[in-house]
Amino acid sequence: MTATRAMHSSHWGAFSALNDNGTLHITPFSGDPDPSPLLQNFENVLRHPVRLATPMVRRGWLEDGPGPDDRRGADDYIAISWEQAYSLAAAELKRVAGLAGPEAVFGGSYGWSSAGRFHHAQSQVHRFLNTSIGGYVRSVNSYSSGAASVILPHIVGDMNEIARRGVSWQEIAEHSEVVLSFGGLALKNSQVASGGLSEHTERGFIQQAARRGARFISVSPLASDLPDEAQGEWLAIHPGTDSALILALLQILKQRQWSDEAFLADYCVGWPQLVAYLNGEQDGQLRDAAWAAEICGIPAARIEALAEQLHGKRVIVSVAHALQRAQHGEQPVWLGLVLAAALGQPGLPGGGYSYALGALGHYGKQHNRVAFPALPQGKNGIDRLIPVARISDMLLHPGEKFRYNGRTLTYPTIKLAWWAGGNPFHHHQDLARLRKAFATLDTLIVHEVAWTSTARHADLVLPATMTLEREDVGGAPTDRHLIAMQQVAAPYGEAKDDYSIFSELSRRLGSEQAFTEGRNAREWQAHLYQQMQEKLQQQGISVPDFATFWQQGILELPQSDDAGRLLRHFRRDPQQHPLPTPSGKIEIYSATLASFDNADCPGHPVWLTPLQQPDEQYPFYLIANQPASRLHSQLDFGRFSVSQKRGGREVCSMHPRDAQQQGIAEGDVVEITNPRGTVLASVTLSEKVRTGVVQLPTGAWYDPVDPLAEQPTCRHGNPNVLTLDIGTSGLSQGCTGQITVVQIRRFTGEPPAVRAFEPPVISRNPPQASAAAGDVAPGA
Ligand code: PGD
Repeated sequence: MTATRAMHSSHWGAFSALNDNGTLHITPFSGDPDPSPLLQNFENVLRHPVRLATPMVRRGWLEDGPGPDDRRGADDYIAISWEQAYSLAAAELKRVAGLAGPEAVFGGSYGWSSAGRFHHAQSQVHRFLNTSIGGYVRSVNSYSSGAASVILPHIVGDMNEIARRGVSWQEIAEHSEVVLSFGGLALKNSQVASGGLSEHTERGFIQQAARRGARFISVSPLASDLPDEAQGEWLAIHPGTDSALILALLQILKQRQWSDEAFLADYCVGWPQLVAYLNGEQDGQLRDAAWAAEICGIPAARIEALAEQLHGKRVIVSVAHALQRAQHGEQPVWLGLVLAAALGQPGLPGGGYSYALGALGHYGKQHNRVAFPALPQGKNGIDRLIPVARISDMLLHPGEKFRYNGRTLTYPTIKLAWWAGGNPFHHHQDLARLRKAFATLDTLIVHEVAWTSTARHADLVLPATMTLEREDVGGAPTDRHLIAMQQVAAPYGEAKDDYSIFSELSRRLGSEQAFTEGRNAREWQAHLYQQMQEKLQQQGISVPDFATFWQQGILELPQSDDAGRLLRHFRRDPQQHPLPTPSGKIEIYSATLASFDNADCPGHPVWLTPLQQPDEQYPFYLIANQPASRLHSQLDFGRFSVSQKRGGREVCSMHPRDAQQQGIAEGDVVEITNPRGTVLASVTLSEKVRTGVVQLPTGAWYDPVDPLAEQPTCRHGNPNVLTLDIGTSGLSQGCTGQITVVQIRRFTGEPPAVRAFEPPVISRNPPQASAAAGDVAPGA
């Protein structure tokens, strides 16, 4: 392609790009006050050797035919033509659906893929399966907020109202006196928003609030969770113990008569039941500061002082996503709300509860008057689901019963899984177990941009274009800029976009019209744009037509001032604007949750000791948090991500005192182990990490020395080798990947070279090399 500058967008920012013969020159959108360094990850990736250039078939699957296979993850691949790939994929889908119906096809396809709203990979998979075979087994909720999204509707309202439409940053900057954040407000997290984020404003708002005198208090095992601009205080807590701390704060507020009893009586139900628990009326255990200090490692006097800091102030309480990605993760989400209520704050300007403030660039923002429409997914003809993080349980235990949100459901028997735009070997826990789970399938089909570990477990790998290689529209409901994502580069090798792949497969399956409705990609984008345009017109707002928008590259959309509306209206008039809970009020005691009879999530919030506790053998907590150098595992081979590694390995951090005791020095390669496996990483020492804690971000591509080992060693640094694969509770069954317990030692000897960005062994000669194109058949 000739060098022309094109407008584009990503989950981490809008930009323009100049393609200089495969090397990209990126210029952040001029209206972005604080562009993300993640944009640099685009610069070197277009023609990276780890990209997928042609369709691939796994040798064992081709030679032996579909069926459970323990070689997945360790097999080699054979490059095939698109004609062959299409005929294999279409025939296999037909075979499985014919044999067992859509109930045997898992189409959850969880993942973030890229910012464009039309080429949204998950929607493409769902639409394809709905229109071709009538449905699929789906997954619900997300790895981000599995526990919160299930519990919040029972106790206050829909998560989007509490997080996306929660108290705005603007209000916080202008009104809050104390910003109490459990899990911090790290800017590495708010630099990202699904669908795009043209203006990164969090740093500016934090600065504004701090300059006005707002006091930021971050409760976290990591000081880095609070930006320097906040000039705040750090309370270094033991991971996973925030519920005990909040219970003690509530006990102090009550005991000192600082709790807002009028608010609790008028706007809440269940405070007396919780007070009985705080006082230990049933079990004799007073939940006071001394009790909590033992659990959370913060001195009792500091807990008392924290209660004093909150008393009589305009306080906003926020609980980060991270806290609920742990066993019993529902409890801190619930207790953060109760603390805000006990302080009488919900619904006041800059006060109350804001779930996951700063966890994504969507939160605490205004909403567009009209959102850019999503690609319609069609109708799923079957009603079979799993909570998203229960995939290994489903594949390993078909027919077994499980609890979810008050229901008892049964795991289906899955033969085929179809994945586009996600990387389960990044996002799931206990990767050795996940490998075994994928080994049970007849067939795994994956569309990928590059050879991720998920692609290396697939039977058919279909090379997808990356966002820069196609046109789309980028837009999030909280971003006032709609971006024309213009094509920056020609597709790599023979890569095709997911829509083209599914269109051709639909043609072969006889469902082309239902899938495409006769539109090509550009026509779909214009069609979706027109729907938005018409809705705006109904509100008397006119915007240019699609062609003009496309030429301009960017469109500013009108927004509404709806932040914090749910609790603001409720506070003003609880009769007229009841909350969407059974009582219409904030539920400190929930009769519904009590009736579900889950011992791990009873009728009021409680402290429950987690299964995983440091001990002599595994004395450290491991925090597997979000990375600062990439989004999840995306573009881990990109320039910025690679620049933050050492010797090609991911960097973990620990306190210098712990390191000294373990005989570890700055820059050493360390091995982090527990019963599930071992991870190698480079270590950096920092006093900003609590003692007893090791921090290793997620997202380094899984790179096992022996992929088939029972307890694998990842030489690159993927913490999900070590995390435990259990649900948060019988209520929501959310992801618990944030915390586990480990041992850490200096690695002795020559550490193995990292191979994550080298493609697997590929042969260009299918066994039936003489067969005409398309004749290749599995097990033939
Ligand atoms: P990504 O790395 O974003 O991770 O899990 P998710 O699966 O979303 O994967 C997206 C993939 O899509 C990438 O491999 C990319 O190459 C590919 N891709 C991009 N564009 C396209 C496209 O157009 N078409 C196709 N076919 N592919 C494309 C994220 C998940 O991980 C999340 S949201 C969270 S919050 C979790 N967090 C944690 C955690 O805190 N701790 C642990 N231990 N584990 C976690 N896992 C979770």
